[in-house]
Amino acid sequence: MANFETVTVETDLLICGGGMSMTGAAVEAAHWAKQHNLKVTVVDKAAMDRSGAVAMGLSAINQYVDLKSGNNSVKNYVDYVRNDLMGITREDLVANIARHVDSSVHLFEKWGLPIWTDADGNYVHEGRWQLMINGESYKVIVAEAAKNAIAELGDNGEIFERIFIVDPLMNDGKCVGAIGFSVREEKMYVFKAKATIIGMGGAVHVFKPRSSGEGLGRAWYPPWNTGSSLYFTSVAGAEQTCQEVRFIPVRFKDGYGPVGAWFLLFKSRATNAFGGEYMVERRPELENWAPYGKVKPIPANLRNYLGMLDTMEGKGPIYMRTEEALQKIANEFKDDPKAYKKKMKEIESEAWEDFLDMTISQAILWAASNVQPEEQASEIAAAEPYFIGSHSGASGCWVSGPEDIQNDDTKDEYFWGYPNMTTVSALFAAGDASGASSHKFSSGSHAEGRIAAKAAIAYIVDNPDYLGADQAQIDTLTARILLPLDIFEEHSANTSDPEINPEYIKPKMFMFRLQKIMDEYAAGVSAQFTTNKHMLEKALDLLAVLKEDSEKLAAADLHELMRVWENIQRMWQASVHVETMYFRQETRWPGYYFRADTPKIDNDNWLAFVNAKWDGEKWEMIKRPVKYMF
Ligand code: SFD
Ligand code: AMP
Repeated sequence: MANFETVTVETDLLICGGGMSMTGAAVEAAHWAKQHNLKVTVVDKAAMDRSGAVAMGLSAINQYVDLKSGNNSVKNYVDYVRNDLMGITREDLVANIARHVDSSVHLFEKWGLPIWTDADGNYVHEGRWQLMINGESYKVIVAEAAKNAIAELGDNGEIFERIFIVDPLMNDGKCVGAIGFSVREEKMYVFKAKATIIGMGGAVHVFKPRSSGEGLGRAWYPPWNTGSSLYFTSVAGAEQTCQEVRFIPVRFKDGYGPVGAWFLLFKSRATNAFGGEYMVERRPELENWAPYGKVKPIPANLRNYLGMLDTMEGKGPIYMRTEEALQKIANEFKDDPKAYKKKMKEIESEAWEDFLDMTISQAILWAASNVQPEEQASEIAAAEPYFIGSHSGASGCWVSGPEDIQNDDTKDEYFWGYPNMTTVSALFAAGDASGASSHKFSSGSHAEGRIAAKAAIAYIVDNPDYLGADQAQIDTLTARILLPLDIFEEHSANTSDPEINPEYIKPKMFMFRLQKIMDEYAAGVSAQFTTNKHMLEKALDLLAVLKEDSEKLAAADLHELMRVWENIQRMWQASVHVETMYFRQETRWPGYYFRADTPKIDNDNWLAFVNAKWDGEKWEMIKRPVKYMF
């Protein structure tokens, strides 16, 4: 049997993840922990400087409410999010983030993030809520601030990198820490904590990606976020919400370059191969999705849907008309050749920087395929589905809102003591890990991490006694986590190629199987994002067999052990996604997925959250009311 050394770490607060939300959590936790002499421990699967979705950097901060200007209110932001999510959102959570997000943005600037300013020194907006940044080093900057804050705690602050968190430690229904393993050394890590915050991102590669072969790892969402948050919190018994609300971004094809700057800053159009503009030609379709089809901006999924209708009708490829947009901007200077040339150079470099700041591979793809954006249009396409509760999807834990925003009608439903605590005591969630609070993006995730950390410290102050972790449970979990190494060890010599063996399945093959199921039956790219009750039943049957086979996953080394657990987590994400789409008998987010057997929006029956809770054997589905507060 694999025999790893066990390292035990005792702490007050455990922060799992080192991305946008948890770097925010670290900074805030350090502040409050110092006042109460508490210990804070941060654990990341990777190196915080470049971990998570922002590893490559970003070119925009997508949530800045700018409350100080008086131009926007918290209500304006809540209205935007409610509309974009076709009416389904936790307004208390969105409002709580919206009222705090500006301060996170100001901290980023203080820590050294260059935010574009105009000649008057005002921030340059990409759109109403978005700011342009020189963000190549965004993640390094927020990680440094988090590390500095933890370092200030002295012995009361610890950071562990390259530790892959797998399971929660539970005692009497309460989360008392976490267990994981080092991805570099043969060591198990047991973290005993009075409160735990989960910010381990969303999930990608649950669906078959468009990229294949040598490009396989290239997806829009970062390949290293694999459903760890969903798995951990579900196993702990935390209720999930909006797990049907996947996100499908439309992106520059194959490199996944962002479109926001093109649509909002450069005011570009997207047209089909015949020159038709789907946002104009298909406008009447929006009537079918009233009242949300009539709002401004048009919800992201409906924008997607109009483009998809063109593709499905054989009018593709769809193009971002970069050449037209750049020419139009430069044409303002057409009477002055020198000024024209200068402007063209300026916007050309802005266009390249948009990619170089956050999607370097798209810039490489442009360079490699001789694309000059000022001369030719570039293809855009809908990506495969991802789970990212912080962007325009909504999947994540069902968490408590803040007390002061509730009213008599919402208090019992949306508040249970500590902001961002899940339905499991002592377990908190933020960023992609918390649901029904979309459009928080990088800045809002950071702010939400801060909210969660402040609440978690308050929880520890109110509940100072450690319940204790059960050694038998730790032993069982250790053996289970390491089992794939034992399986490989026992059987790998039976065949000449260790990749192929009747006694086990390697994680990569397992992932391909999962992706095929999801792609074909659960509304993936190949199925044109369409499914129905029968296809979902088929997916559920196949996922049940896959789950049986997951017991036979094998790992040749530590790296593969990580791959095993990543794919088990993806399987859990798939399972709750399919169950939730199956339960919701309507189509509410065309452009994300379409249920062909219930093809219409049904506000009478389904203007509600669909929540799911793992009861130890199956998902219990729960319908919860949507309450409007603003
Ligand atoms: O526009 C474990 N996002 C954008 N936000 C913006 O504000 N502006 C943009 O320009 C953005 N663009 C964008 C964005 C996302 C992506 C994927 C792309 C482009 C390509 C959204 C934000 O990035 C997003 O909202 C936040 O990053 C969410 O924060 P958080 O904390 O929920 O997730 P994370 O940052 O990915 O961090 C996850 C952390 O968890 C770690 N981890 N640690 C221990 N054990 C495990 N088992 C773990 N599994 C994961 C990770 O290492 C990481 O530290 S735009 O183009 O859309
Ligand atoms: P993206 O690059 O698509 O992630 O977009 C960045 C930001 O701009 C996000 O807040 C998007 O919701 C928003 N956005 C992108 N395209 C549009 C559009 N056509 N209309 C309105 N908002 C958009």
